Amino acid sequence: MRKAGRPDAPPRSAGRRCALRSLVALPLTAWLPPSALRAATDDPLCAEGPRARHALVVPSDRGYLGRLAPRGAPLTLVAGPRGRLPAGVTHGPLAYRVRHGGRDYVNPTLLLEPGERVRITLDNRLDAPTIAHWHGLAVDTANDGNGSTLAAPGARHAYDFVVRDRGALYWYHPHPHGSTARQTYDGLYGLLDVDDDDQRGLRRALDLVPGRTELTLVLQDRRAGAGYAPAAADLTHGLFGDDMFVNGVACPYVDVASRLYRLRVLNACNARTLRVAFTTAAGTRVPFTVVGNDGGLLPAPVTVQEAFLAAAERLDLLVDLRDAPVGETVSLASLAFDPMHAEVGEPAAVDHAAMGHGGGASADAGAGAQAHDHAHAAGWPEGAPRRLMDMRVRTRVRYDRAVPATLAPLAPIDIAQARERPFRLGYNKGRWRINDRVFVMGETPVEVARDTTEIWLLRNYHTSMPHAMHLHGFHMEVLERETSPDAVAALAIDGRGRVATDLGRKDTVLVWPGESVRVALRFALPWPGPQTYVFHCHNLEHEDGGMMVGVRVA
Ligand SMILES: [Cu+2]
Repeated sequence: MRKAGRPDAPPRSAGRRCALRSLVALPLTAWLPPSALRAATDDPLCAEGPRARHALVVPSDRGYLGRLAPRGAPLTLVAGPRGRLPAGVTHGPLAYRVRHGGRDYVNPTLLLEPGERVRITLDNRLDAPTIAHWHGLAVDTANDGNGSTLAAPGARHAYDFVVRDRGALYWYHPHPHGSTARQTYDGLYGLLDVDDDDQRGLRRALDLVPGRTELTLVLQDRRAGAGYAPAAADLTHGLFGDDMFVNGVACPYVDVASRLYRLRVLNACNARTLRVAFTTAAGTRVPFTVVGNDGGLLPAPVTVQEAFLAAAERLDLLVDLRDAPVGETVSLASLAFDPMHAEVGEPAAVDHAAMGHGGGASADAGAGAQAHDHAHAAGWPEGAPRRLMDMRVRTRVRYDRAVPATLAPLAPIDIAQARERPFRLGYNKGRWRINDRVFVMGETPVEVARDTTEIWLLRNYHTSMPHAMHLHGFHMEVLERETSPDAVAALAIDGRGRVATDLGRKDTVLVWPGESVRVALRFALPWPGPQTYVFHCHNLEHEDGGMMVGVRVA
């Protein structure tokens, strides 16, 4: 394990910075020396007080989140108790453990390449059934891990597939219906880093080195206490933690030089959407450049001030610190936003235990029985601002690389012959629903002809919540957003209402209340015979509650 930065460096006093900030108001448009007094009109991050006590854990070639390149060799992924963790790391009670090449890994980052054969045996040492899903990879049903087949406690499940996807940051997590939220929250997740020529080209162009100037960040919010214990309200709204952990560390710091950095971020939260931005210690916003998302690199970079990042989405970005003075701290943060949680009624009406969900409610579920108690929001409500990670500029270096004008060739999906298929997202009778239905294992209400193209119209009721809609097996091209909330419309980068993170390809698309989003899908299948997948909300409490639909492609 290599830790970036010096853990002994004392944190600066946030309280003093905040006091100084209130003295003087200046335009917040340019870098200023750190001694300058500047005001932040709203600097909610001050409320956090001094943090960033621990260095970011940077995955090495072993251990926690360690980078493992199987290169076609078989792996055994043991799902069970997590074992020992590095100092400063907070993690759930469970983990995927791998022993490979004489090294031990915990939730390894699997390094893969297009065309590579992947052979993984899942060894279930949990006391409950499980299955692993390769989120974002286009595989056949037998290898998708969508929950239709499970590994019983003590049993194994074998995967054998070929990587057919573009270079991108994908991930893996459990997908046993009804227990996905519990097992993921309890610590079962890992990154899949698929590398290709476009990715290597970007690294060459910008002199990026993984683990040094290119950092993968897994974000998970957690509550105090070891395991998954949702209150009734959490099952309706989703479970929101009190603290954010970046690679297992609460608000870590990383010491950096005055140059460009690439951050590849996975939102592995059960339910929380983030409004990602960068701010200086004085509250000045620092723009960043979106270069990729769930499906790999965008055709071209887009520079923005902020971007929403919903559960399961990935954000691949560049932050340019070449003009930052030594001594400056630039924080990755989530800014304040309206999470648009409609008051959807009586949480106690959702009886997950009666629905056969292994997740179940905790003993204190009764405490959430009041309809609008927002027990889920006690510690850190969704939409409340939070500093997530500090980048402390410690060294001045010369850096003169320019971000390439194009990143990766990516033709639009040809929609000339596409049929349109509507989906309605909403809440009724205590359950989140897709087209007024809740999920039934084995049923496939969505039937698609293979080798056809469809446009899916995803409409979310005004009285709903944001839903991060994820389709297994295929990637979506976002065509347009209509009637978006103001906070989303303000981020549109084209006449079709799309935001920067909509470009390229997506496996998870956030649909806000009142919004209509059109996505194009090409249902090409290289495998014979019908294949079945699922389309679901990636708010894991919504998913486990049945906000999912079977999709059969034949
Ligand atoms: Cu949802």
